[in-house]
Amino acid sequence: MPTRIQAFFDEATFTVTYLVSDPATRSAAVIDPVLDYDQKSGRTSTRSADAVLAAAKENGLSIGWILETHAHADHLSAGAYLRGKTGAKIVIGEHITKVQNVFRTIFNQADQSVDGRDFDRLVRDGDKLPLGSNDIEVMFTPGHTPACVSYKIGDAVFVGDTLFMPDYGTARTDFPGGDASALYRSIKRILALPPATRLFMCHDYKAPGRDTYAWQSTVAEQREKNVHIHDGIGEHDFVAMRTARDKTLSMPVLILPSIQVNIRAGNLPPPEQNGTSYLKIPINKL
Ligand SMILES: N[C@@H](CCC(=O)N[C@@H](CS)C(=O)NCC(=O)O)C(=O)O
Ligand SMILES: [Fe+2]
Repeated sequence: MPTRIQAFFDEATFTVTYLVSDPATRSAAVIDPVLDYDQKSGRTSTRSADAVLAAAKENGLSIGWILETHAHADHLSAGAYLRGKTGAKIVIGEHITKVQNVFRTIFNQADQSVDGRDFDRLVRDGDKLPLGSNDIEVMFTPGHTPACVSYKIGDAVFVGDTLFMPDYGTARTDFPGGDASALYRSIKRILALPPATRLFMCHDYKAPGRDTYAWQSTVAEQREKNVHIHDGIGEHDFVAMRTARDKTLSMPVLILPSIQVNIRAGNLPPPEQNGTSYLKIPINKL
């Protein structure tokens, strides 16, 4: 039986969270859950994650996996919160260790582990995780970060930050360990899948001339129309475009809080002796 896919869009960070389930067994996975965070007050909220939990409950689903496509730089992950609520295992690409290493230094967090142990399962290209009678297949798709993975379930691929909608293009590659050539090759692998393969984006920022959010496309549509990487564009031109565009982008609003929390699988840094967790702002580092 085909999997069911429910999307939850967080307009504050332009992130799409997915709840993917196998109707036969009611096994489910949550992809890229958001922990709401108000920068002005330093206050978190579980409103977005609770909406996913409510949908799972309504459909009698049991969430067994929390799949992160990468350590997000634009929103805090609700992975740890959802793990606490469901017992689900948090999955991320094995090269998260590289990201942890870089940011342990930037944030000078001696207690930050760099071996991935904050997560439950580190995955690599070709790994398979069960989802009822289906498999979740891991594709290693680096470029936006050195640890990015995509998850293929049946004819659907959750591409994380590789491709965006065809009229918007592709993800930036200027974060530590980002690599435009690697992103080009990762995207070409995704676009070598059968033309009817459905692709589900992790973000949508709309695009000039489009006034509604969208997050679903196909291999055929991306190959024909993606403004950055349609079939007529070679690696050299893509890398030149991506590098030039990246120079024009400012840092995501929530990059500093997000990274600190997300390399801990969505846990806040350990509370200080007064019981409060603090996030750091490294000055003149990024
Ligand atoms: N304005 C957004 C931008 C977030 C952002 O930089 N998103 C990344 C993915 S984490 C990206 O690839 N953006 C591509 C672009 O903005 O062109 C924010 O501040 O959160
Ligand atoms: Fe990202």
